[in-house]
Amino acid sequence: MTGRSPRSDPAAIKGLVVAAALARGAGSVAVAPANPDAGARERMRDAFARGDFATWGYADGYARAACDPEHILAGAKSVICIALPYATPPPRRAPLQGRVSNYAWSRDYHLRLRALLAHLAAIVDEAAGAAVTAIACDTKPLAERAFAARAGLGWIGKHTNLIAARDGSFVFLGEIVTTLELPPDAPLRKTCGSCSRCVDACPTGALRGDYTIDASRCIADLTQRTDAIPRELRAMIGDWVWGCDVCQDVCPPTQRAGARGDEGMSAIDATVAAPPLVDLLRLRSGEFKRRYRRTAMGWRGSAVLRRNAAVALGNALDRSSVPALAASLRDDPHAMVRGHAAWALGRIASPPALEALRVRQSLETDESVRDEIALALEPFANRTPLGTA
Ligand code: B12
Repeated sequence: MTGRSPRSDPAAIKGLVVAAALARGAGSVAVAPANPDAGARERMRDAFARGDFATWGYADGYARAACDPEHILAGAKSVICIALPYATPPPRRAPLQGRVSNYAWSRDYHLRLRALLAHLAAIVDEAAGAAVTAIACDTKPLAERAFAARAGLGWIGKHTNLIAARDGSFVFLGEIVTTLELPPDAPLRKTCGSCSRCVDACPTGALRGDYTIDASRCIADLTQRTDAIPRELRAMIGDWVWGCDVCQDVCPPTQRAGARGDEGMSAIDATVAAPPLVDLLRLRSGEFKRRYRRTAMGWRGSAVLRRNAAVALGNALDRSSVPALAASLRDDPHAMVRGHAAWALGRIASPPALEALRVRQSLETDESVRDEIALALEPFANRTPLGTA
């Protein structure tokens, strides 16, 4: 015993937090100074000026707030950054089952991470003898990846995710901002070097290779947006129905790290992790809530998932899905879903698929769906309906 209480010893408080975080599943913990990150702000401003985050409506005010932890806690001096590994083995998938990103197939990570952060913040407050913390994870304006990189938790890769030195990029980030001046850790001097596997593998060309992303092309963004997915990008989405892991799956340090998520990160069940697409296309609100309310897929509502199922079926080009798509085009209460079902039927273009489109053409009252039907039928406009000649 030194006789020194943690209250007067920032290094001891840091030690307590690190030990408690690791004991509860964190892969790494490190501390960054909380002064404004001018470099990150500059990068964000450039990104917004290029329109990289146009679908998110971010503006300079967001960059200013996100790069200055004062906006979360007045008098902030340190940011304790936590990386929580979540990679778990992918589920087995049969044909016509959709692909869901690893981050979304488990119990909603926000609940786990916020509980961990609250626990750690209580330890700091207790040791300091006062309320000296605020927690952040995802929803507050804080450049989480920038502060994690500054703390040396890892480096930001060309896929723009933070790659933790030991755990790869499949890590969630969370922070405890505090007015205590804790001993900071040093940033890693690391980059992706000449590796560009993520850039080459990205199905939509969202990654530029200079550590920037056009988020409006990212499949994670496309599958979460609440309006129509641009037609020219739909075929590139493949069988993803929520999020996308391609850039991380091919990332060498992430591959080397392997499956480092614990039991709590594994898939809730097979229907959530690899949903049968026809079943997903028929999903209505009650069943949606029952199935997805505990996951990070629950917040956008059921129509978005039905739309994504229609796109994935259009990409699967399997004629057995035509009756379900035709029923969706006829009956789905959401015009956006009917429109994407029309697109999928046009892609499959079997005689029954084209017939369903023609029948619906004269009955559909929503203009956007009528446009989708017309575009789907356009390549076949001058042809006798197949199978009827
Ligand atoms: C909006 C958002 C999205 C959007 C936009 C993505 C994006 N690239 O920003 C969408 C829906 C596309 C998305 C997708 C994903 N997301 Co997201 N997302 C967010 C959220 C809520 C805000 C991010 C934000 O402010 N973006 C605006 C840009 C301008 O800011 P930025 O991300 O901080 O990026 C800048 C800085 O990092 C800067 N930078 C600063 N300093 C430095 C220094 C160097 C050397 C370099 C190179 C760069 C750099 O570079 C960027 C400039 O463009 C964060 C949580 C948060 N509050 O940070 C989670 C978050 C970034 N997402 C996360 C995850 C897990 C994902 C997905 C993997 C989910 C999935 N599988 O589908 C994908 C990954 C897609 C990708 N390749 O980026 C994790 C990332 C964890 C990690 N290891 O990095 C976060 C941190 C959530 C969390 N708490 O864990 N996401």
